[in-house]
Amino acid sequence: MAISFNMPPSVAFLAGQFTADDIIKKTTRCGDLSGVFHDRAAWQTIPPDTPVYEVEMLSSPQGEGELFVGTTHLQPGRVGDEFYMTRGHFHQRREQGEVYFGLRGSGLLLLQNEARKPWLEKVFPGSVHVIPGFTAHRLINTGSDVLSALAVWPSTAGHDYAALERGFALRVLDREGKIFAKEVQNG
Ligand code: M6P
Ligand code: ZN
Repeated sequence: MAISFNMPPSVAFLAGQFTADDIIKKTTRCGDLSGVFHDRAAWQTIPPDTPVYEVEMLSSPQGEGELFVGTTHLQPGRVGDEFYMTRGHFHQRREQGEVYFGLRGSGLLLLQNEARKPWLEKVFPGSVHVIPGFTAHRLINTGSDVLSALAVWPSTAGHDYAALERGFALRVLDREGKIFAKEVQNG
């Protein structure tokens, strides 16, 4: 039998870009993030079509035991004094975790359990983040370059955004050039 040496998809680790036959891309724009940033007036001054982050994903089989692989590219920027961030989510299948790998740029991973206890991990090229089950997660770009992070998660995990209607219990703000994390009651 002739054994073939198959070419798998690849990722350029410095930029987080995939090379593969089938890549799915989704851009999230400022206008899509209504209610996410605390300064609504500042959010309204930004053109709604301004890209905030792009996710590129490999097209993978779906089902129990299958994995999704994707890279999030989060632009640098602020809405008022708050750094650009992803919407953030719990998994619909709460028990399912995820792994993020920092590829470029610098920022924070905001994590929060179901009791609303938040914590932060620094994201940098080479950082590895094991996100446990039952834990919401959001990327925040505190740097001046694009923040890219590779993610691997179960294809059955799903996204539960509604459970974060009150928002996360921490906001990460730019206070005169310093990164400042502030605890809040209602996001
Ligand atoms: C990562 C993964 C995806 C997620 C994306 C954007 O690539 O965690 O599952 O969709 O980030 O994050 P969000 O869904 O919170 O906008
Ligand atoms: Zn997730």
